[in-house]
Amino acid sequence: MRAFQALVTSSILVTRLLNKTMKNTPNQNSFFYHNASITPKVVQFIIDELKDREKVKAGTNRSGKEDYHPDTRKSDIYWISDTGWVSGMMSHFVNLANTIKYKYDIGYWADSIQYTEYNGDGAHYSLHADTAPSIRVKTDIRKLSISLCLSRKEDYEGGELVFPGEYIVGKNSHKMDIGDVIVFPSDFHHKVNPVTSGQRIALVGWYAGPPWR
Ligand SMILES: O=C(O)CCC(=O)C(=O)O
Repeated sequence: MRAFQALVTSSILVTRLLNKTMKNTPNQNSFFYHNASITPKVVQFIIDELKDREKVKAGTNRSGKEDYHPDTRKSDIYWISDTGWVSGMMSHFVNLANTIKYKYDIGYWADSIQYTEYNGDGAHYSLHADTAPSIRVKTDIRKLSISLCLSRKEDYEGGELVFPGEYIVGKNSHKMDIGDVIVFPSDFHHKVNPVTSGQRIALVGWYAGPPWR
């Protein structure tokens, strides 16, 4: 009898475990947040590499034309290769989030990685979603976005990454610290609050896969 009960209990546990790992839509309306994913030393190395590169004003698309609209988006950006070691390290966090949480059909960076500086003076990014076709394979789409913070939270005022959607479960405003990573579905609306002083730097990327079915 005991052996039978043990068998029933273990089969229930196995079923629960399988349901948990195989379900295709667990916690889709929340984020994958990883504190201090990379160390300040690695962050400093990346910043030292990139700080003197010439940045451009980040653009937004209005009526089919990409231009600088500081009322919508105010930041300076530099594009880094999606095949180098920084993008490789970031892929790790996207894949980890995808394995643990999202389980999307994704496979590669949709675009280069964006090094973004919010240099005080109200630098921000107003509410938007990241959904767009992949520039690598035009029939694919962006599915998961990642932001990796390269600044200490004491070094900037404002600059929270906010997800105001009513569908969001859990904390929806994130004051990110150095090395923190957040991965979220690219169709989530989000914004970066104005950085009123100091500097907030983030690495941002988008992972792509075939269109939803
Ligand atoms: O700076 C961030 O953390 C996110 C920026 C962002 O939303 C974007 O570039 O699409």
